[in-house]
Amino acid sequence: MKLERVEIVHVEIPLVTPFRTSFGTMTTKDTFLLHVVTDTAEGWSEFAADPEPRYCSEFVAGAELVLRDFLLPRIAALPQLTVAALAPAMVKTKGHELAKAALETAVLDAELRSYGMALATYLGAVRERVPAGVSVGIKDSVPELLDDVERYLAEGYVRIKLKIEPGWDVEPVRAVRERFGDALSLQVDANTAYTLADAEHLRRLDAFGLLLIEEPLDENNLYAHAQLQRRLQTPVCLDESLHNARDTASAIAMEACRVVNVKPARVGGYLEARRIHDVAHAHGVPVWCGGMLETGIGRAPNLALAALPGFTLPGDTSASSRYFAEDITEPFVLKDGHLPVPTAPGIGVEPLPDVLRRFTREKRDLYV
Ligand code: OSB
Ligand code: MG
Repeated sequence: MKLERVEIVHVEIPLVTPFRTSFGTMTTKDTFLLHVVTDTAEGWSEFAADPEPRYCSEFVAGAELVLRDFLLPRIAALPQLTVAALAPAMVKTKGHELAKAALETAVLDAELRSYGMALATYLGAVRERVPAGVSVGIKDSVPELLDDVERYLAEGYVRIKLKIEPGWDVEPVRAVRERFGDALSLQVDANTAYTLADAEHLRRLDAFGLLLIEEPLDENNLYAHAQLQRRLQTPVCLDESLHNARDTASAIAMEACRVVNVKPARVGGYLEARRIHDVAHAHGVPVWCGGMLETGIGRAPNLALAALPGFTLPGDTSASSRYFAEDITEPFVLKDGHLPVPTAPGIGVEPLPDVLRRFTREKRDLYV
């Protein structure tokens, strides 16, 4: 393929309800889409991070600069644009996995559309639908939390994840377990809010039969997570600390985690995400697909990935209605607790032009 044009479309979409985590509260999805035009096909992707670097070091305005000044010039210079050539061409720009993932995914979408192949087929998916979990934010009170969980269970979600932080952990977990019973698949996510000094406190969560505790300690501190895992029965799952397949291999070897959260954006894209899946699956370590409150443009390719054989736990791949009153693609709808894996070529969806126009704040060409 030959790169002809790359357009960046900044969007701002209201969330149906504020989403509070240990690192902040979000009320809108404020990010950008990339639209890549080549001589044979067009592709779309969504940047996964936020305007402020709170979940990870990347952020919307920084990613735009990195794309414009460093990543796009390198890939525009490629004699043949293929998705396989992208990561090697971008390797001299350190880090910036989420920006690289956005570019790689839009090119992947275009390339697969030029072959008429669905992403799920390309990645090696073995399922036509994937079970859906839901990530429930921190609330002002336990009764409010119980109402939310009850509503999600009534909608059919098959697994509940509670966001936790110091002061909002044992009590909400106990209340949810008591109210909904031992059969509920329940897990928690601390987004790095604790330290090893909290190990005895976190051990109290062992009483509630959790599937896992996600990223309890500092990002990238595999040693501390291994120390913590030795003191907990609850399996530790890493999110923020895993940036590539090599990190994942190290974390598994060190027993820093017993479960792996894969977010394609966090690891530089779907090619590396598949390698992480392969490494974890080969070790018998369960993998699941995380989320970043994506619109349909980011959700569609995550569903394709989540259909790989090693994704043995439900992901944070919830229906569009969990996030938005109106999605910018045809909405993903929950059916019997599952979401369908897209089957159309590429990522399988496109923005609805009218809706996209209404949610667009700004757009410009990053490359012509
Ligand atoms: O840590 O998994 C996380 C959302 C934004 C940033 C980080 C995380 C999350 C979620 C929600 O937990 C996942 C989703 O429903 O998309
Ligand atoms: Mg997480």
